Amino acid sequence: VSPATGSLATTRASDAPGAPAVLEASLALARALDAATLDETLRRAAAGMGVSAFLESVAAPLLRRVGEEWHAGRLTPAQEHLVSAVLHDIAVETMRAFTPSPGAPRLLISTPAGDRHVIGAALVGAVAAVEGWGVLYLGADLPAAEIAAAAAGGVRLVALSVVYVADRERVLGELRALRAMLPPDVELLAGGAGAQALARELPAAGVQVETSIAGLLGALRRVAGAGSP
Ligand code: B12
Repeated sequence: VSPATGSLATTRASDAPGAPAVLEASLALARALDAATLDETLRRAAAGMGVSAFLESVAAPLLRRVGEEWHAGRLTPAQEHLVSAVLHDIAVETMRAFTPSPGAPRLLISTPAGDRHVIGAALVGAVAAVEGWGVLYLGADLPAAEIAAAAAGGVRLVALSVVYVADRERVLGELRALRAMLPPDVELLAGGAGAQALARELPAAGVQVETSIAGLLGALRRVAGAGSP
């Protein structure tokens, strides 16, 4: 047991730690660069609370805290990269653990050109996989034309995680171009802190904005329901 987590690693399911305890333990483990215990702590939390709750109450707040600590110089880039890598692994493995049934609706998830923040996209992919969707996860930083071409093979919903908005017009341009290239019956959904910052402009461009997991689940169920016989 790592000194950073105390008794957390030996906790039984009946007294599983809540999200705030997991968050604090994860920060301490990141500081100690204890990759194995960090991985185990976050995996147990994801399995115990379910992927949607894990994303909303552990992964996203942890990443925001990591960002604040990193910005303030209290966390090194190596410590930040460790948290990012572990969360990304958990999300991708969750996605791969589910085989969609034949005829399951398909989701494409990526981030727009210029945005290298991939973890939100991977976590959204994991939520969709648990919901029974086939997920085409294309990583980060993809130009609109590439996304549109990849969506041509029967994708019902294109979702983009928008985290970094350095140039509003550039991001809006990418999303408008993508909307114009996608068939009208393919929905385009954007989420993440950057999408929230563009929430006034995006609906007029035909892009739906959902920044909560409840909103994501609602959109997945609505689109899946609309396509079923
Ligand atoms: C990890 C990280 C990195 C890593 C990314 C590693 C990786 N493989 O992804 C690295 C080191 C590469 C990086 C680089 C940079 N980063 Co950075 N990074 C972060 C950090 C700490 C976490 C990002 C993240 O994953 N957030 C978690 C997301 C998932 O949370 P969220 O956006 O709130 O999303 C929630 C919901 O909206 C929903 N959601 C997310 N996506 C979607 C999608 C859909 C469809 C739906 C429905 C919902 C949904 O899920 C979450 C659940 O609540 C943030 C801090 C922060 N506050 O986020 C900074 C941050 C995003 N980075 C920032 C900056 C400035 C940079 C750099 C410019 C730094 C530099 N000088 O080089 C570069 C830019 C790189 C680029 N071109 O993209 C700034 C951005 C500010 C801005 N103007 O937007 C932040 C906010 C840090 C800060 N406070 O300054 N970064």
